[in-house]
Amino acid sequence: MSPRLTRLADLPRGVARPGYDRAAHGFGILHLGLGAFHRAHQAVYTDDALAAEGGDWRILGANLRSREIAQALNAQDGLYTVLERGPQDRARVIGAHGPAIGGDPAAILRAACDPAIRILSLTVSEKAYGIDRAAMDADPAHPAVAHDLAQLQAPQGVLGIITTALAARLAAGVAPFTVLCCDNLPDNGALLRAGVLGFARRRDPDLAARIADLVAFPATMVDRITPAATPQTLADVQALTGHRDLACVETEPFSQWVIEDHFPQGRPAWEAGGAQLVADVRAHEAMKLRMLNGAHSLIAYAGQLLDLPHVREAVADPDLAPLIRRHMQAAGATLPRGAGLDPGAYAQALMARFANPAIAHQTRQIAMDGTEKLPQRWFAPAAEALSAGADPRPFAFATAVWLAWLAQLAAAGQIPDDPRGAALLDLAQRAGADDGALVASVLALPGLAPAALTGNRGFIDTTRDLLGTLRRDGLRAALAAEPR
Ligand code: CS2
Repeated sequence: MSPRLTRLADLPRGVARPGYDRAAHGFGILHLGLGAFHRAHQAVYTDDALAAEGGDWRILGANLRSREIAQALNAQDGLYTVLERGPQDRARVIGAHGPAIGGDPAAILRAACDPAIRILSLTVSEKAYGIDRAAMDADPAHPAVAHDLAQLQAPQGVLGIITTALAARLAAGVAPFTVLCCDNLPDNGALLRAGVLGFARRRDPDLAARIADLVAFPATMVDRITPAATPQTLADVQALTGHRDLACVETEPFSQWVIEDHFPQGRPAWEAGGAQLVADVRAHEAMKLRMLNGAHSLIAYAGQLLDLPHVREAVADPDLAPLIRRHMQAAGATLPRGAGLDPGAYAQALMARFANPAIAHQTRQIAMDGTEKLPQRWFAPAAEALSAGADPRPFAFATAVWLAWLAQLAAAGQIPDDPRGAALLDLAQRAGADDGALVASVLALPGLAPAALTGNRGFIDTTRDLLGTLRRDGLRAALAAEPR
C-alpha cells in the first residue's frame, strides 16, 4: 500500500510542491470552512503568495462542526494535493495549511483571539451565516445566531465567533483582524459586516460602533469549479503522487479571485497567484453570480428532471444547451455597463468550462440550498430585467424548472436538500396540481424574491404557465417550445 502523504521529500518529480520553506513562515490567517473549494482556491493563492513574497501568512484551517478533514490534514502535517483536471491531470501539493481544528468552537475562538491572526476568512456556504439579507441584520431565528446570543462566551456560529473574538481583541488592545468572506453571496463583504454589526448591537451598541469603525470587511468574487472529491480523486492522486491523501481535492484549471483591496493589517501577495486586487468587486461579482452560478442552478434543476447527472452532460444536451445560453445572455444584459465586463466572451468561456470532460460536477450537488442561492442568482437579476423593460422570460423559465423539480420531489414525499426544505415540501404538497398556488406560495417565502418580482403579474403568470407546460408535457417538450 502507498504511504500516507506526510512530507514533501519523497514526492515524484512531476508533482509541484511549495516553493518556500514551510517552517520559516508563521500563521496569519484563520480560515473557517475547510471544504474542497477553499482548499482548491484561496489556499492555492496563498501558497503562491508565500512562494513569491513570503511573510507570516500560513493558514490555520477550521471547520465549525465536522472533524473529518481536519483529522486528515492533521495526519498529513497540513499537506494535501490539488488535482487539476484538464486535458492532462496535474498534481500540486499545497503547503500553506498547518494544524487544523475540526468541530471545536472553543479552539476556533481561541485561535481568532491570537494576535498573530490578521485575517479571518470564510467559506462556510450561504446558509451558515444567519444573516437576514432583506433587513441587512443578524437573523435571531437562525439556530447558530440564537444559540450564540444566549451564550456569548461560548459561540458556535460564524457571527458569534467573529463578534466575540473582535470584542476580546478590542478589549485587550489587540488590532482586529480583517474579515474576508469568500462565499457566493451578493456584496459579501457588506453583507457579513451587516450581520456582525447586527449581532454586536444586540450585545453592546458600543462594541458595534467600534467594529464599524475599526474592522474591514472587503468583498470578494471567488471562482473555481470544484466538485466534491470521490474515490476516483483519491485513486488518481495516489497514482500521480505515490501517496494516499485523504484531504485531496480535484478542480478545474481555471481559477479567479477578485478582491477589494482593503486590508488594514496587511495581506499575502495574492496577486502572485493571479488574484485581482481592485477598488470595487461588485460588477465582477454580479457577472459571476448571475451568469455562472445562475446558469449552474438552471442546469442543476433541469439536469435533475432530465436525468443528467453532471453539468457536462447538460451543456452537451442539444435541447437544453441553447436555453443555458439564453439564460446567460439574459443575465449578462442585467450587468452594469461601463465596468469593463464582456458578458458575451464570459458566456462562451463558461460553456467551455462547463463542458470540461474531465470534471464530473454533479447536478444534484448544485441543486442543494436553492432558497439560499436563487435570490442573488435569478431573482435579483429578474427584477432588474423587469425594471429595465427587458423580457424576464428566461428567469421565469428557470423558476418554473425549479418549481417543477420541487413538485416532483413533493409528489414522492421527499424533502428537498435545502434549509427551508420542510417548508418547501409543505407548500408543494398543499398546492398539489395548482400551478398558480405553487408559484405564488413559494415565491412569497420571506426574503426569497423581491417585491418588484412577486408583485409583477406578468412574471408570475408567465412562470405559472411555464410550470403548467412543464408538468403537463415534460421538460423536453417545454425546452423545444421555448423561444431562444
Ligand atoms: C455552484 C458553485 O454548487 C453551486 O451552487 O454553482 O459551487 C460553483 O461551482 C462555484 O461558485 C464556481 O466558482
